[in-house]
Amino acid sequence: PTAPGAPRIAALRPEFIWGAATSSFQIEGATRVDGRGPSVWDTDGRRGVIPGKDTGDVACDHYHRYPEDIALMQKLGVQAYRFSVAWPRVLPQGRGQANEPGLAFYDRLIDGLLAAGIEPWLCLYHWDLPQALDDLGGWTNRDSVGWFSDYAALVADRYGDRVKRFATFNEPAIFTLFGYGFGRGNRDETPIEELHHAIHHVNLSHGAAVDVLRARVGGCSLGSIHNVQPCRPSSPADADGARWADTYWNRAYPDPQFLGRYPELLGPAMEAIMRPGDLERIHRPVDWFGLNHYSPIYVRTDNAARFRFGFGDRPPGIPVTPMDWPIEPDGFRDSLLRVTKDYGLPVYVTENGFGGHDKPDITGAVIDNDRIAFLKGYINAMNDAAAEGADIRGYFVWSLLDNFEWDSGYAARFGLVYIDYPTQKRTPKASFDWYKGLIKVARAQAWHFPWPPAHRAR
Ligand code: PNW
Repeated sequence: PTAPGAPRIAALRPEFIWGAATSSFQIEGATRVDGRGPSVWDTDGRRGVIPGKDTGDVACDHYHRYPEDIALMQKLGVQAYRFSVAWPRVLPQGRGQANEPGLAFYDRLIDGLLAAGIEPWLCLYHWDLPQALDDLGGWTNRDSVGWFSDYAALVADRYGDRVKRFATFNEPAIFTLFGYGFGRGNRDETPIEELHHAIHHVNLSHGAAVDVLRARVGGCSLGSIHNVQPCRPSSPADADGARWADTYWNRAYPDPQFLGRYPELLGPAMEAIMRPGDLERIHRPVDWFGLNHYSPIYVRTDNAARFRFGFGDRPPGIPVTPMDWPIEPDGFRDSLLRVTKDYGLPVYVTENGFGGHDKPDITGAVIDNDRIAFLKGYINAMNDAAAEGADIRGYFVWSLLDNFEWDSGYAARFGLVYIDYPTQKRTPKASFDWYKGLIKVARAQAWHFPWPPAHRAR
């Protein structure tokens, strides 16, 4: 198949930001280097529960190869780079004594990005909880709010002179549902009350970190990042299951953070946990909504299940990625419009991408036309949402590099850059050149077309 051409971008703002995203545990490696402490994902890796017995010990060796990776970003032409700080690298026990060599790594990374003209977007938490804190109950312990605020203060004071864009959490719904809810990850199946406690403490930690960052970093721009997936009933009988799924998946965090209340279905469970003033502590003003999107999910009603929903069949005929994720760009458009309507915040698309099983061809090139077709369809859908009134300010492709894809290990590849793990050789894929061309055109066109476009009435 030949590569498709450019997507539609005419409804996007002239100052639209094009970027790429990664996360600490997925790329850094160097897990036992320079005083880093273990995270819950190191524990999982050492238990050998990830396919291929994969671990994050080496990953993309970004800890040592970050200059090469910054050079790749510069070549790609991204204006911004979204990364996360590994909490156990800067606070090996999660609290207490800070680790200077770990802190110095992010100094080098941030300085390198700024020298390359790339704006650093720092996410405080992308799932690598220090193991020492998990041993104390992790997010089920209300003390986590204090641990997280102290960590946020350390990061703010160290990098706030150079970093102005901060996200508190990446996809809290996903890591709490999978970590505490479905009984995967580090622990056996836990009572659902533990999930509810974790939800509440992560929300409180978000609010506390917003206050800490606002007080310590002048001129900062703050948000939190949520995985928004339309929850579609597999059949008309599954409407109730879809409501429950939407509550846990899409609303348990954004509703309290941006509206100051828990979604209706969660109300009674959260009432039992909350202390007076908690909703005000969570509902702190932020500047943007970070939206990650890959696909819709199909669900069924299951009143016997702890969440009152189960995963269901999707209608036949929907195209899928090699990871069996449905490809439905209209779900992306719907999510962008829904978030705009419900929360009224500017939106940055902080992740979107295609997971495949890329392989170099006989010449060594990686021709990922399936990824290009996916990105084109989804960027078209984003443009449609903007034309219909969604206030979208930027787009970060997931991901810059192939990396450690959590429970799929290294088998799933999301990068615009292919990593040959044994040699650590980096090979830009066809999608790299395609995205590079798109950014170039978008930035040139921004100066030539009036905005807002005439068909958009606002
Ligand atoms: C996101 N699901 O994870 C994460 O933010 C990234 O770290 C990850 O690599 C990327 O998407 C691709 O998976 C998700 O089960 C993991 O619905 C699982 C789900 C959604 C997002």
